[in-house]
Amino acid sequence: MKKLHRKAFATAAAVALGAGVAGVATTPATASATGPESTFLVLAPQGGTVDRAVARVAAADGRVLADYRQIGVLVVRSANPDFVVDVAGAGVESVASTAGLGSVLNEGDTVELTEAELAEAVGDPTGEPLFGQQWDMPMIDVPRAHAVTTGSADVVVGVLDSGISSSHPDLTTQIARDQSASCIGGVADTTEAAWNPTTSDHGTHVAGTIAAALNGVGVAGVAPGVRVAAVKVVDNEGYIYPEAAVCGFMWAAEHGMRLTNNSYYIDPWELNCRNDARQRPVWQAVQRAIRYSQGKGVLTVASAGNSNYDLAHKFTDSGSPNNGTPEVREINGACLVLPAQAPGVVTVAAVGPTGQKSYYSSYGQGVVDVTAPGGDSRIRTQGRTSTTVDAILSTTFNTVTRTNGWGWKQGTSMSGPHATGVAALALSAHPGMTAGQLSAFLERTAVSQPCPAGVYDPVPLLPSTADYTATCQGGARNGFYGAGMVNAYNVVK
Ligand SMILES: [Ca+2]
Repeated sequence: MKKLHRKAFATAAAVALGAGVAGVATTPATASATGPESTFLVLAPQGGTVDRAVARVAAADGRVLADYRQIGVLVVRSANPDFVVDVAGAGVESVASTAGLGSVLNEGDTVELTEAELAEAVGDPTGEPLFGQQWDMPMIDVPRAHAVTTGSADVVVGVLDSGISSSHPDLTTQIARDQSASCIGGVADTTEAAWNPTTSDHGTHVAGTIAAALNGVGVAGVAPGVRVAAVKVVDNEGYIYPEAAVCGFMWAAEHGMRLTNNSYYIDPWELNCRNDARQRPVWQAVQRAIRYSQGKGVLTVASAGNSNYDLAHKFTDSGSPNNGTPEVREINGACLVLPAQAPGVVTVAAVGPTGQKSYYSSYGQGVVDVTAPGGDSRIRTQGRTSTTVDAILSTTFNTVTRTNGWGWKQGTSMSGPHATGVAALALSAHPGMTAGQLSAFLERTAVSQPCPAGVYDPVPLLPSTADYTATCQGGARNGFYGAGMVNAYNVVK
């Protein structure tokens, strides 16, 4: 039912800097050389002024689209093929084109409810008609938590994702419209159409898990009393570019959000980040933005990823580059998965309905902080057939028919929002917590789960060459489950 393997960088890598060369050849000698416009991140020295960088951008035929001077980062467009060279100098610490550096959203497929099931989704005014199919909610003690609180409307969660359907009957009352924006291109656009979904309903599904309404329709979210803000960072081709992620973190920080959910990653592993001078400033900019948002009291929750990787250890990446012969490269500690491995970020692994690690969930001692339900459509059948109902049921938006609905998805993209929802309940009950205190509280209240003994092989009969074996390391806190399963009741009782 899904494509849980991480996709390699697709065709965006072909949009290279050299594309401007043809433009140079046909440009009259009197004008400055121009080519197709590209987006650049220009970094001023940290803590310094951006004024000199702004001046250098103008002199190098660049145009500042967004000025994040709080973190010394400018988002710039320029058609000057020599922009990187021309802008360099005093006041500019580093510069990089972000062309080709978009990561593909690992979306997974949606299995929508049937017509008959949909009819039942609106049939019960006294309760959430689909709640009985939400096995994930009792697993983290949501019913007991809701007897205490469903969350405070003062808590706004930024959903950095592919947008949220603002017409969805289970979400329309839950969206903080005045705090929602699209960050595609690195510049915030607050029009409602801009932050609604276009080609992906991933963000709509994530938002429903966090805060779908208690309204007698469809499903319930973990924290239906809080509000979600759409912060769209996934473009129509399914890419998350660094400038969009920087914009998203800054938007959340400057618009009163206390939490962001990040069910994606800006993944440098498809390239060799250790030796890639162009990539380094991009990751620096993203990390500056995350750090800044933390300083503003925003807790960042991120998914661990769906590649069954041990994030705590070196491994080789045989998938890149995608435009030539694959090479095997050693990945080292200089390469971080962002945002999951940035300091202060709560990183969430996934379990299925048995409570065991989902076959796809990445893991790693010291990297995974907590776990939560993300679904596992194969474990109970040992891979022989897929069981949709072992995935996560939430709100959906059919991007072809442009209609709202409910359906199943699985992935750490689905486990992350459970942890975010629990964090939102915790903040509702304890509004004075800092981001660091909240992170520690989430871990302290999680229910510890031991490592399985030996080599974990969740799907030995899977008719595939894929290897889903994994080895869990650690004790009460370990690489598969971190501090344990998040618990909604423990944070509000
Ligand atoms: Ca509902």
